[in-house]
Amino acid sequence: MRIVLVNPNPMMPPVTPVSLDYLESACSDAGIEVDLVDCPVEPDWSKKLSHVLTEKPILVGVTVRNIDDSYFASRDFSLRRIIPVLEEIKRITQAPICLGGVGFSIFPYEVMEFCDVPYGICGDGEVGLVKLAIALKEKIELETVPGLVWMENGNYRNNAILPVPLEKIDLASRSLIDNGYYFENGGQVGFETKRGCSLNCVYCPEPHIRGKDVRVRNPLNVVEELTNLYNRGIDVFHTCDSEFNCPYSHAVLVCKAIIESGLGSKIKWYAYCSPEYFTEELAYLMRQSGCVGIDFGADHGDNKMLGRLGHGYISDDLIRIRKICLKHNIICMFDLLLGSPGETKISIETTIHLMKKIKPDRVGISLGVRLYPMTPLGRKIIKASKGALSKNRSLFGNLEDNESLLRPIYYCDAVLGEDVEDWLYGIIGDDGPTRI
Ligand code: B12
Ligand code: SF4
Repeated sequence: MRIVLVNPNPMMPPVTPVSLDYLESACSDAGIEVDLVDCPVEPDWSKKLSHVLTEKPILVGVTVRNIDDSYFASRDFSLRRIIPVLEEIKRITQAPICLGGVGFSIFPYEVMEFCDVPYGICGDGEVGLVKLAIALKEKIELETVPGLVWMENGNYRNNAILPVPLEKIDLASRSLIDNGYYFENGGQVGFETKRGCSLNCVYCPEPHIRGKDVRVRNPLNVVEELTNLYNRGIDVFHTCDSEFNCPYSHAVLVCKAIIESGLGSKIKWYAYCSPEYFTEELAYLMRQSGCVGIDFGADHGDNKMLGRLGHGYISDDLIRIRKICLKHNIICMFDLLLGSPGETKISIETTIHLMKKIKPDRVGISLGVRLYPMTPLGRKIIKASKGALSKNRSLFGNLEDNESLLRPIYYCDAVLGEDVEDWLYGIIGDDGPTRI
C-alpha cells in the first residue's frame, strides 16, 4: 500500500516539516510506503506531483502547519496560498486528500470547507493516518480512525481525538525529509520532546489543539533522533515543544540524556520556554546539553497585565531569568504581546522600560493579539461583540462574514488610540527596532 505526503508550506524562511518525518516513521512501521512532495524544496513541485501521482496512491496527506502568520503588522492569511497545490493534486488524481497539522487542528471544519477536501485528522497523526489508509484500502468503517473528520450525507462527522502513546513510539529515524536543505536555508532543524501544554494563557490555542495533558517522549529516543540528524551533518536545532520546560522534570531528563550521550558539546539548540518554570539548575543543564538560546513567551512586564493574560509569574521573574541566562551564557529573548484587554499606554511603558533596564539579547514585540474562538480571550470578545464584530473598535482584520475567525482577527485595545504604533516606536527609541 502506498500514500503520498505533501508539504505545501509557502512561508519563508522554510521550516522543517517535522510532522512528515514522524508520520513516515509510523507508516513505515505499518508497512505503508510513502512518497513525498516537499514544495519548498522542489524546484518544480507540480512536476514532482505529476510524477508521484501517476500511479494512484490510496490517499494524499497534506500538512497544514499555519493558517496565517499571527502577526498584526503583516496579517498574512497563508492558508489561501496552499490552494494552488491542492488544486493541482485534484487535477492530477482521484485519490482522496486528507489534511492534518497544527493549523488544521485549530479550525478543522472551516479548513476542510475552505480547501474543499473530504478528510482531515485532528491532533496527533501517527495512528490516525495509518488507520485511515487501512480503512480506505480495506473498506473498513471510518469510525475506527482516531481524530478523523469527514463529510457524510452533507454533514460533518468526527471521531474522538486519541493522543498517541508518545513515550513508547520510535520517532528517531527522520529519513523522509531533506533536513539538510532546511538546515542550509532555514538555519535550524526542529525536533520534539513532548506534546501539549497544561498552562492557561488566555489567548493561546495550543492546550486545546495539542492537549492539556502533556505527553512526553523517551529522552533516549530524542537523543537517537538528534544523533541521526547530527550524523547527516545537522548540528543546529530548535525544539518543537509548546514549552520545553513544562513539565520541568522531563526537561531535566532530556538535558541529562543529551549530556550523557556526548552530543552536548557537538550540537547547538534553541528552545521556547515558559518563564513560569525556569531555574538556575535547568539553565545549567540546558547549556551543558548544547542549548545556546531561549525564546521566553514573557508577554508583558506589568504585573496586572500578566495576571490578565493568565500567567503565574511576575515581572521580577523576568529580571531573575535574564540574570540566570547571562550567567550561563544563554542568549535570552523575550517575546512581548501588547494590546490585549486592559492594556494602557502606561502598562506598555512599564514593559518597555523593564526591557531597557534588563536588556535581554532580543525583544520581539507583537502589538495586537490574534483571536481564536476556543480560547478564554476569544470567547469573551466574541460574546461582548454580540454578533457584530465590525462594531468593536478594538478589532482589526477580517471582520465581515468571518464568525469562525478562520481569517485572522486581531484585538488591539481602542483605548490605546490610533497612533499607538508610532507612539510605541517612539518609546522604543533608538533601540534598534526592525519594523515589519
Ligand atoms: C516550533 C515552532 C516554530 C519554530 C519552528 C522551528 C523548526 N525549525 O522547526 C519557529 C520559531 C521557526 C516557528 C516559526 C513560525 N511559526 Co511556529 N510554531 C512552532 C510550534 C511550537 C511547533 C510546530 C511543530 O513543528 N510541531 C511538531 C510537529 C511534529 O507537530 P505537527 O506539525 O502538529 O504534526 C503533528 C500533527 O499535527 C499531525 N499532522 C501534521 N501534518 C499532518 C498531515 C496529515 C495528512 C495528517 C493526517 C496529520 C498531520 O501529525 C503530526 C504528528 O503527530 C507550533 C505550536 C505547536 N505547539 O504546535 C507553532 C505554530 C505552528 N507557529 C505558528 C506561527 C504563526 C509561526 C510563524 C508564522 C511565526 C511568524 N510570524 O513568523 C512562523 C512560520 C514559519 C514557517 N516557515 O512556516 C502558529 C500558527 C498559528 C496559525 N494561526 O496558523 C503556531 C500554532 C503557534 C501559535 N500558538 O500561534 N514556529
Ligand atoms: S503560550 Fe505557551 S505556556 Fe501559554 S498556553 Fe500557550 S503553549 Fe502553553
